[in-house]
Amino acid sequence: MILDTEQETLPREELQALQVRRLRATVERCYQTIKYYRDAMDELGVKPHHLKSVADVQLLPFTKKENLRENYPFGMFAVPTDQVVRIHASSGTTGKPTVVGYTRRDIRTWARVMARSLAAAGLRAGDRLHNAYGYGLFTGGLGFHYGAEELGVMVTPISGGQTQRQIMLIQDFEPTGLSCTPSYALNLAEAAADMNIDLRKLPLKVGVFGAEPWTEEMRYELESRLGIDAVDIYGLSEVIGPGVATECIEAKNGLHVFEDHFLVEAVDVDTGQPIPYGEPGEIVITSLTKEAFPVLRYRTRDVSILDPAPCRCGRTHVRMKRVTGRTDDMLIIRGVNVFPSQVEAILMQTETLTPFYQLEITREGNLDLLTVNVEGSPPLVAQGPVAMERVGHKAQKDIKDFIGVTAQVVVKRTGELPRSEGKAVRVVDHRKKQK
Ligand code: DLL
Repeated sequence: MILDTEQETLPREELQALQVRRLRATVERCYQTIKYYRDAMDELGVKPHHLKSVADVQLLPFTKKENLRENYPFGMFAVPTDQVVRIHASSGTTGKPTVVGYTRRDIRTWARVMARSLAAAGLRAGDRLHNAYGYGLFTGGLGFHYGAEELGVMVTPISGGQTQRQIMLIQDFEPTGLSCTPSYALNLAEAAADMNIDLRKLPLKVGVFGAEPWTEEMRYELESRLGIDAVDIYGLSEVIGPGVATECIEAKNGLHVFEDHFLVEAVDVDTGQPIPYGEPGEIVITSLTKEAFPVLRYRTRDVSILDPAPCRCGRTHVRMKRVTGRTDDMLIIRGVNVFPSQVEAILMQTETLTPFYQLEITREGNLDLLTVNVEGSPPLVAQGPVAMERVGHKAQKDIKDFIGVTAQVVVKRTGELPRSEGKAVRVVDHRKKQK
């Protein structure tokens, strides 16, 4: 279902005309109200009236995470704080978080793009959503919550954790939709199986999963364990939260970026130069309608490919391929670049291994060592250590053959690795501590 039919199916020319109008207004506001943007534009000699086409976005300065941090907490707001009705913050691993703000209209815009996302995923008014994204400073919980209400969906604001209780409520409330990170969905599936509850027999029909990288193999796993369609949703707090881009259930092949609200580019990670459609680049986003916290050319550090091909769902909005990971999550092991999600894809092709895995990096002398810890399936574990080791060696060879990286694969017993309640911790890096 296309919720905002007119906006989501605009012919490209009309869409671009709308984008230019909104872009100019956004840039004007940024220039007038946010010192960072005025200074950065003055330095490049760019004025708001220079923006005459969508491509002119390239005249604008980039915005990076550190620019937001330097203006902590409210220095990037374009409105006085008495017009801000909500803040969220992204959890910085070190130091201060990045704070983002919303006016009442921003909250409505966000609810609307989230309602669109849920509709694209196949949910309708009258459906029920079990929302296990975290509520709080993280945008996941409240983002889905407002979107579900906007669509007319009954939402259970369960947040993360208390997994067995969640299973009980899924049985009792009979939700048709599940929203959480893919790693938590897996956790729920495992807990249900342990409780002898077959989620496939319940009315659950769709999962809207995002906030962390996941693979086609994981989609297959979740769809078969839960008896659902699993749909990918993307977003980031700096831009709005979830609801920047979502897959449609018709194609499940790339995420439509809601381009009437977000102008998307792909650029070369090192040079910042534009990357043509169809080739991988860093996703850069300019908000077109936000009031409190507009962003110009925000460098997401997420790598993807933009695909303008028409989609069978009828939307004209460009699709981005699933995000394989953030540039800063990319590991460089003895000169080979590797994303944890690439390792996930390989592990999951081995039937006797489970999707519960974690990567560990250590240093021996000058050499980085990558250890892939993964739990074996119960039948494999029952066969004992020799069989487990054999499967580990095979996976090790596959990783070397397909990714080119040397890793040691250690097959663990069930329950030995931590279970995720939100964004999974895929990499434990011991190198810093060892120094
Ligand atoms: O994770 C917003 C969100 C909540 C998206 C719920 C989807 C569902 P942040 O905490 O600011 O916001 O983290 C944003 O998470 O830059 C990506 O690196 C990663 N990410 C988000 N969605 C996906 C996805 C939320 N579908 C960062 N696939 C982004 C891969 C994703 N990575």
